[in-house]
Amino acid sequence: MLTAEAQPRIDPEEWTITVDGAVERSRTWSWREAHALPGSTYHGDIHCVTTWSMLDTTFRGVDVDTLLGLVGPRPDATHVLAHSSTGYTTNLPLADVTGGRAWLVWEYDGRPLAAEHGGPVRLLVPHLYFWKSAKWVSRLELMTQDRQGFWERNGYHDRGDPWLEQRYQGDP
Ligand SMILES: Nc1nc2c(c(=O)[nH]1)N[C@H]1C(S)=C(S)[C@@H](COP(=O)(O)O)O[C@H]1N2
Ligand SMILES: [Mo]
Repeated sequence: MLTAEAQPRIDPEEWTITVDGAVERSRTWSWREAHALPGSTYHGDIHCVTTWSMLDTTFRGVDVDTLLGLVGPRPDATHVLAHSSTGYTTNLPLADVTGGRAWLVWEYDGRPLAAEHGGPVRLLVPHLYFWKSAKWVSRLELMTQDRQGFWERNGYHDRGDPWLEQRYQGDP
């Protein structure tokens, strides 16, 4: 439970998500437009790097595949940098946010996602350590090579698979 910046207050009416970079056509969705997309639910566990886990969580939102299907990743796209409106960033292999394994979520256990936990909307990538799940997400930037985000520049792993215990740069 580590937050690098002060908690912002983001009015859902003001919130937007942009998917751009190495894509055929960049797009921005408003709160209303994002909710009009086919919804998707994640049910399962999440893992923090400091060893705590949260079991049996339910998050609701839209899966990243749906957004990517509408922007069309370019063939040379390999990585994603997730940006928060606060300036927080985290990098991920594109393969880790496709295949039904990553979501933008606005509901947690049936309630609107609390601002403290990244509301109105955060990224959720439950199969990787939780620092990859950017709170207050505002942009997914597709990239043709890896570029480190906030914690990664400060020593955290570029991928962060909890089963491989990829906590720090240099871990397998
Ligand atoms: N914007 C932003 N997102 C972030 C972070 C952060 O500092 N800023 N911390 C990450 C880390 S290290 C963790 S463990 C989780 C914490 O999420 P929680 O506050 O909902 O428990 O958010 C991740 N997403
Ligand atoms: Mo964390």
